[in-house]
Amino acid sequence: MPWPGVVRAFFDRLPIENDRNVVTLLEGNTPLVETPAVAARVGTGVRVFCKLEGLNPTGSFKDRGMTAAVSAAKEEGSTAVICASTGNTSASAAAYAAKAGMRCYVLIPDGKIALGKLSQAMMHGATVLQVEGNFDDALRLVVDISGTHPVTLVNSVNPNRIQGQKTAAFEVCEDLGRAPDYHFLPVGNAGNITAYWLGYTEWREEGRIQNAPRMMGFQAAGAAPIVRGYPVENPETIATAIRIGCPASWKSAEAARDESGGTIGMVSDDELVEAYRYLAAKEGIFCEPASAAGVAGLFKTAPSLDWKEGDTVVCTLTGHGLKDPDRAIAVSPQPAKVSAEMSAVLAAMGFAS
Ligand code: AN7
Repeated sequence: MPWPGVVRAFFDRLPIENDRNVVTLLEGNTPLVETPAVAARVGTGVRVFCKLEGLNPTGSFKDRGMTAAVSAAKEEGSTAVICASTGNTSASAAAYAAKAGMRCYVLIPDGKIALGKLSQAMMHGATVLQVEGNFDDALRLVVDISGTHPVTLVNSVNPNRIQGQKTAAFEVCEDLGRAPDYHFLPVGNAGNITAYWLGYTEWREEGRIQNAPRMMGFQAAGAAPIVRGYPVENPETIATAIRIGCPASWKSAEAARDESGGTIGMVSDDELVEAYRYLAAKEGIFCEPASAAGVAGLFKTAPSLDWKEGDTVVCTLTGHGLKDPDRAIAVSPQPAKVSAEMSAVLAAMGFAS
């Protein structure tokens, strides 16, 4: 049977009543790729897999939650959705709203979103408002607006988003035949770590897996409120996706950390960029900068973790590298300019005689 998208694949576990209301772009079923060059930096006998969420229809993990949230909105008879976003949520909301024939309003932080994401929201016909402020300001506004106007909020404070996103944990367990021992991922608004933990605990309670992984979430050091223990007024990081100073799912992220015996840590922009480039150069995997936070966190904490032979690690790579080509170009050696002559090209290739 062809893959039906996450709502239909896990229909009995998601809050959609009627199949007729499902709004899907056939998201989910993303590859879990073994990454030996990452594992080589971790420890002997440890296997590392990356879940490539950038291969979802709009290029990020947000599509899992968005199919659930927009389907539920349709079921309620809603005709418009709204979100605040650092980029990926807006791209996904705009696409699913377009598919559903709904209006979409997105509030994004002025200037600080990757161009690929902005282009998506614009192309899908959303009303895009650049707020003179950051994500946290935008989120406050959309929560208020959705409380008083006929628009459905599709940020992850909408529980249907978390429900949809938990399906990634189910897929990981199905692919591995068990749960991993550690799960590393970036943390921004903290919905995804909350959702994975919900998925793992659901399946553990049903006896489908015996153990749940330690949840290892990583924030950018300039936007690490959970690590620091207080909201960050002016979050800053090159990983614009996780430039968030007051995460909505703060408490549930801490619960995921504590119940799983995991950690929420932070990585510097330099550590994040190093992991971003390493994945691209050594594994052939191009993720967006924020996505590399989990792998950067793995590299950073690996020496201090108590590894056992056969330990299995999953890292979620949350978004595709093509979302933010400007950053990729900025951190890479620039192409050499050569004249259109064989000798010049060969010389530049290192084949000079
Ligand atoms: C690539 O799009 O918050 O901790 O508004 O785009 O669940 O928030 C994006 C977040 C990680 C953090 N990686 O996930 C938004 C937004 C990427 C992201 C995160 C985001 P959460």
